[in-house]
Amino acid sequence: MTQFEEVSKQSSLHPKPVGLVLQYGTAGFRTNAKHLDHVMFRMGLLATLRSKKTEATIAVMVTASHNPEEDNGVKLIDPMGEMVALTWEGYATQLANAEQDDLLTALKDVIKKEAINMSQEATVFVGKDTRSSSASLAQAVLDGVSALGGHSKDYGLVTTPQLHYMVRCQNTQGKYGEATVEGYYNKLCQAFIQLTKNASNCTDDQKHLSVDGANGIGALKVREMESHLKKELHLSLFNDGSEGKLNHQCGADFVKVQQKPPTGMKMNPGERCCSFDGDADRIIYYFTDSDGKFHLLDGDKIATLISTFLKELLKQAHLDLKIAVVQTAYANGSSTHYLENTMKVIVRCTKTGVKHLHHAAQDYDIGVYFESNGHGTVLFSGEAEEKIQQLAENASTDDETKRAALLLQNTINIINQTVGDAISDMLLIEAILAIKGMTVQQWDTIYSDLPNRQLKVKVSDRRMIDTADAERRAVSPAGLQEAIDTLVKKHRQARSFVRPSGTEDIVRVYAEAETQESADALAHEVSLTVYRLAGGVGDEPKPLQ
Ligand code: G16
Repeated sequence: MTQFEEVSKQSSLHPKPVGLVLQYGTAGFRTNAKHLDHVMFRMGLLATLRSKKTEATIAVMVTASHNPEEDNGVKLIDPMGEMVALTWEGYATQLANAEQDDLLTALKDVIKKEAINMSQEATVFVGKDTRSSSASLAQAVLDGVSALGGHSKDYGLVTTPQLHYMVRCQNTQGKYGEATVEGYYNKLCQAFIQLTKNASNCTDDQKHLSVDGANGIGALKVREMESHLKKELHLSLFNDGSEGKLNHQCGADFVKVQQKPPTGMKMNPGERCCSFDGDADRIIYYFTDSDGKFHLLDGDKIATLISTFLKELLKQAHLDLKIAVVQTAYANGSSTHYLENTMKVIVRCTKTGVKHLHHAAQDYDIGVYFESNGHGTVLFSGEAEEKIQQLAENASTDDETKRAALLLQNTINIINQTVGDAISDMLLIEAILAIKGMTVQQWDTIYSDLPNRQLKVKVSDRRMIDTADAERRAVSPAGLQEAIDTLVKKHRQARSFVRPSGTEDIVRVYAEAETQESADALAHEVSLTVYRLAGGVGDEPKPLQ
């Protein structure tokens, strides 16, 4: 049987529902799990082609991250652990939407366009989150890989960033680390121990952190990692999946959007807490003060903490490296103001989606990128890493320079540079707070967020909304941006934008203003405008209580 006959035969076991059309979104395909079997099989085929083309290992992660339990999705991972190249997103859409009888034609079209040598070996790593649908969907991916004669390695239950990490390790012949979950814990935890070993200001109380695992894969992995760090970091784990539902009233997305603590978590006043999302690629910190007020430290505050730390170390090490922070339109106005005017770092704004931020961050010696929702990491250029390493190894450098260079070196080792990683980010943040002897309250006061609100509006077809200028302006439907501009003028220090979500079937609305009442009112007014101009579905949005 030829490869293509095998694909035909196997694909009939993963049939596409006639007429179903799916869009490749912010981070791959994402919808109700019952519509995804054929997509997974076909992404197995595509990953095999990508592996042949790049002559490297590729990965496929089965997850719908922050979405509800009944959804699922797929993320494709390129050789260096980054999100798949944009042109291949187009091929993914082409394959996912080809009707059953047209699948081979669509597949051959990709092979021709990319001039793929079909006799080249292919290897695909596969991982999955804890959703009940993930096991059979991961099997569909594996079926797709084997139908095209590719080799696969099934990592089973892993966080998304762990799978990204494995791919990078594999394709760099171990230079980045060992391509095992144990190797990942060893590298990160060793770096954490090295970073914090001289943090004399750190009391036992400060070594404690409460973690909301969103009832997902992150909880399992924190448990696995704990034994590596018993003395150095005391973790109390909540929402570990033993009772609650994945992402339901918990997890990073819930906490960020609702601006309140997750359910299922015991919080004492002043205690440092964090939440992961459903596949552990995002993290958010928070605490409640003695008056019961909730304080959120989101991706913007995390980026500020990390870039301040790095800037200080670069100064102490006398290293002249260009550092930039990459954000999206969701970045709180206060954070951008602080970064540009007080910290005097370069700030870039890209479209939502870590793939966009990641590429922008690659333009600098050190690129710190974070979405407000807590998805982010730090990238070091090869040259920057080399300079830091040379300095750390140079026996004649003075003490302060050497100490700073060693801290920078371990900072590089603690960071998962492939993608945002809740576990790695958590360890880095904990290390920075320990080294600086800084409390979560002190971190929170670096700048004050402008009050803000995020809302969702359901419309009949969210593609009606098109945006420009890194999603800060709506270019369609006609009149929408003008209406938003008029509403914004009614409030002080206000800003608002709308964009179609790439992971849920809704339009997102963001508003910030001088007071919470003002931000809430503006978000509601803009939601109503979207509802009216873009074909709202169901009841009109109601004002916030
Ligand atoms: C994904 C992307 C993020 C993005 C988020 C929300 O996160 O990786 O970059 O911010 O979706 O996207 P949207 O607003 O388009 O729905 P995750 O953690 O769900 O994979």
